[in-house]
Amino acid sequence: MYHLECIECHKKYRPSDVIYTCTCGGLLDIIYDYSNIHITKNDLKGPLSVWKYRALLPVGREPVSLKEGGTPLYRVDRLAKSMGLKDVYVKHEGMNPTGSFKDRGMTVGVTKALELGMKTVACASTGNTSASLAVYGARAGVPAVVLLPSGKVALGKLAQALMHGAKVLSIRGNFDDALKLVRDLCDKEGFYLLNSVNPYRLEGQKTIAFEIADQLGWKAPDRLVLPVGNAGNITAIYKGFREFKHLGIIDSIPKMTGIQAEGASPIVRAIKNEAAAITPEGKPETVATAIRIGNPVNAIKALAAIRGSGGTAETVSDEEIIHAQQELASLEGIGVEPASASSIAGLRKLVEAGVIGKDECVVCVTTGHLLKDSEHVLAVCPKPIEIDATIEAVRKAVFQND
Ligand code: AN7
Repeated sequence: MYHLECIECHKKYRPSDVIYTCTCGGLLDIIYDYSNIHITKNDLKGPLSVWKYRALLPVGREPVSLKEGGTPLYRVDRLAKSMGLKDVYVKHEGMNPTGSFKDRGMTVGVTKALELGMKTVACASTGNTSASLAVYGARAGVPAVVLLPSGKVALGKLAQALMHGAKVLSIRGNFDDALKLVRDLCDKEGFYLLNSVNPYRLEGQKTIAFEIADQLGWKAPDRLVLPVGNAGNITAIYKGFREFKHLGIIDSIPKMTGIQAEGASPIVRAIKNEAAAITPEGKPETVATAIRIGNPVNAIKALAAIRGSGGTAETVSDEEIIHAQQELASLEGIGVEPASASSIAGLRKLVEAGVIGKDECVVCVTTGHLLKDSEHVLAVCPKPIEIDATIEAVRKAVFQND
């Protein structure tokens, strides 16, 4: 029904192979026999969920699931108007079981781990992947090992990894160091690697595209804007739109538009320089710790997604990210973590630069929930006003101009 194939040398692998990258070093893609997949809009009635699309997912067994996917697509007219746009939506992936889009990939990836008979699952993470792996490992009854960059993981994410019982290792190094280490660990110990270099993860994440198409009435938006870190999600969503187009469910593909923080932007530089590959950044830095990544493992696939769809990539400053986070929270009631707000900041910047047209239908993907990083919120918002427990003090504080 499907096979794995190297995007560089086209060597093929079987579904029963435990493999993450080709022997030539190239990234792997999962390719279906589409001539045997017949899905129509009619088959896709009923509530949204990742497993609704199982005909396009590469696992046969009963899924390890906490009911992921089915996240809301919100119209954001007030925000749109503030940018001079008319047709803007937010796909809020923070509404998944663990509060980030990673659950879509983990439900598929951990299910695949069981199918392959793997005994331990592992990942490196800037936070959300580790939270999701800890949760789905617990759900599957399989031990999880997570490697985190010491001192650079938002507390909500760390709390999830700890409470759900993962073995949590705090690495003296950044995410890129941790990823290198965990790949080595998995090779040596036979643990199953669930970073987004694992193509099964991306298969789950492509369902974001399927849901957006459904929620827009079987249409793709003109443009999709999302944060880019390790570059798995932009790759996955592009694949989802391409598959739906191939199956005749939609008739266009959005311009894939990746946003990175100024201090961690190798993909943006490669796009602007028209380079064939990225130059890794040794010391990535940004307030958006989720995307504090200097050497994105899926870069080659992401560059192809951006170029193949006629999209683009842009950087945003930490100030722009924080401003966008506050704007989305207060103007629209949508609470997202800093990395997710970079999509909104990037949209504003690209509209102001005239790159994004005023008539475009745009979907921004907000990848993680506000509560993931409440420490950051307390650092950027005004402090609560402490007063005596009297009505006079309350009235004075309520009507005080600040
Ligand atoms: C909120 O958890 O890499 O470009 O280890 O948590 O697919 O990597 C997180 C990434 C965007 C970037 N938004 O997605 C991890 C990790 C949020 C994230 C991204 C991440 P990719």
